[in-house]
Amino acid sequence: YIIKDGISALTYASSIVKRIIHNKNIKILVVDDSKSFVNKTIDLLKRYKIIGLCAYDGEEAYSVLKENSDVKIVLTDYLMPKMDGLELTKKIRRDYSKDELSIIVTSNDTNKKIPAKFLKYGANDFLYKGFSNEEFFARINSNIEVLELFDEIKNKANKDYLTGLFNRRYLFDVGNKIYEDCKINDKIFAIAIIDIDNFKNINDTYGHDVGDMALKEVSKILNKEIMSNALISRLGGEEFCICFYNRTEKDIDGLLENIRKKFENNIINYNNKEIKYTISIGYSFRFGKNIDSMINNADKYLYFAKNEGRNRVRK
Ligand code: GH3
Ligand code: MG
Ligand code: MG
Ligand code: MG
Repeated sequence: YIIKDGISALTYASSIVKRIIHNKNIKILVVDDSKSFVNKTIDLLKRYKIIGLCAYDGEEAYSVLKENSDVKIVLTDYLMPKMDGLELTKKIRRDYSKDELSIIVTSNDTNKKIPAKFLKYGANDFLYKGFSNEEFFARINSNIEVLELFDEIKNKANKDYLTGLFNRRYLFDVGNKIYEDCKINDKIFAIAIIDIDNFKNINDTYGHDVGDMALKEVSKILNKEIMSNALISRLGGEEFCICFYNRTEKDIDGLLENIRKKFENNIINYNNKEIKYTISIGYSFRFGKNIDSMINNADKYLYFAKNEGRNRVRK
C-alpha cells in the first residue's frame, strides 16, 4: 500500500482499525427512559460482542459514565426525566472531548431543528428511532472507527517509531505535569538520563541495523525492569530519559544500578556474533526551575559517569 498523501494515509489507517474493532471489548452506555428500548438495544449490541451499560435518565447516565472510564460511546435518547439528552450531551462535553467519547442521539422527535441542536452541543451522530439494525451497526462502527483513528494518531504523535517508547514531545508535555504535581505536593521526583556507551562503535562495527536493534533492546529492558511510577522516553539518538515519581530515593538508586547491571550482562545474538554494550546513567532528585533544568542537571552527572570510565551510575 503506497501512502501518497495525508488522506490516503488516513484511509489506510482506518482499514487497519476496521480489522481490530471486533476483537476489542467495546463498552456502550445506552440511555433511555424506555426500558424496552434499552433492553432491545443491549441485546442487539450483544450480537456484536459489544458490552451495553444502561441508564434511564441523564443524571443516572452521567454517574454511570463517571464510574466506567472505558465507555467509548453514549447512545442517548432526547426526552427523558430529570436530565434530557441535550443537557446530558452538554454536560458530557465539558469533561470528555470527541477523541475520547462519542455521543449518538436517538429520538422519535421529528422536529427538524433537534438534530442540528444536538450536533452543535457536541453530539457526533443522530438516529431517528425505528432505524434498521444495519443502519444502527453502521453508525456504531463508524463512530468506533473514528475513536480508534484518534488513538492511532495520538499514538503516532507521542511515541518514538523505532523503540515504541514515548518521544521527546510527550516527555516535555506530560513529564512537566508530573513534575509540577510532585513539586507542589512534596513528592519525590527524579530525572535519569541513560546513554549507551560507545554506541558509535556498534554502528561502525556491525552496521546501522544492529545499532537500531541495540536501541530497541534498551526499550525492552527498561520496560521490563521498570514496572510503575515512571515515564520512560527516548530523548533522541541513543539517549533515554526516565521520570520517576512518588518513589523513594533508595528504591530509585537500587533500580538504576540494577538496570546498569542488566545491560552489562546482556548479550544480543546477531549473525552468529555476540554483541554486548554498556550504559551510563546520570540522575538527579533536586527540583530545578522546570523539567529542562532537571534534565540538564542529570546530564551533568551523566557526563561525570562517562568521564569516570563509563558503565556506571552517578547522581
Ligand atoms: P559515548 O560513550 O561518549 O556516549 O559515545 P557514543 O559513541 O555512544 O556517542 P556519540 O554521540 O559519539 O555517538 C552517538 C551515535 O548514535 C552517533 C549516531 O550516528 C548514532 N545514532 C543516533 N540515532 C541513531 C539511530 O536511530 N539508529 C542508529 N543505529 N544510530 C543512531
Ligand atoms: Mg424518552
Ligand atoms: Mg549521547
Ligand atoms: Mg553514547
